[in-house]
Amino acid sequence: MPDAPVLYVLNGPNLNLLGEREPEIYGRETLADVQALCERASPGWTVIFRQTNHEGVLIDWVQEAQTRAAALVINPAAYTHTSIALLDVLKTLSIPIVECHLSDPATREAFRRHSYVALVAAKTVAGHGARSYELAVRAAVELAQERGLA
Ligand code: CA2
Repeated sequence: MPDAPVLYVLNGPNLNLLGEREPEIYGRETLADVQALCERASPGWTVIFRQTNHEGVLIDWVQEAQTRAAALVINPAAYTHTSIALLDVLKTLSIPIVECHLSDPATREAFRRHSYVALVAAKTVAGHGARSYELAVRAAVELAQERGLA
């Protein structure tokens, strides 16, 4: 039996607080709930699901994804709007990248309207709460299959 294809789902700063604060913006699900949802949305795949509060760690994991994964779903949280370092590493990937947000940053404060990640993402899913992850995972699986990576 061939190995199951691998999907990386990476989460940026403060998303460890999911379900504890600001439920009116981010919903009531915890990050563990989101992980379970991602696993359910990608049967037959191995999901590597991680969260960090540190930009350099996120960059290390993106580099790792290139060597191990067939696709990447990323919610870089506030680094979406600030990190050229993250953009630079994402540009090096040959696997499909799907950008994912719980809220819709385009309808919030002006400083959230620009996304560096959108410049390299094959698709962006935003504004559906935890369901954004389900849609993003499905899109990432489909893109990897279309490109013959899984
Ligand atoms: O909507 C999203 O998923 C965001 O990526 C969330 C980021 C925000 O900076 C982006 O503009 C949009 C913030 C993540 C903070 O997560 C929290 C979760 C629960 C409680 C407090 C913060």
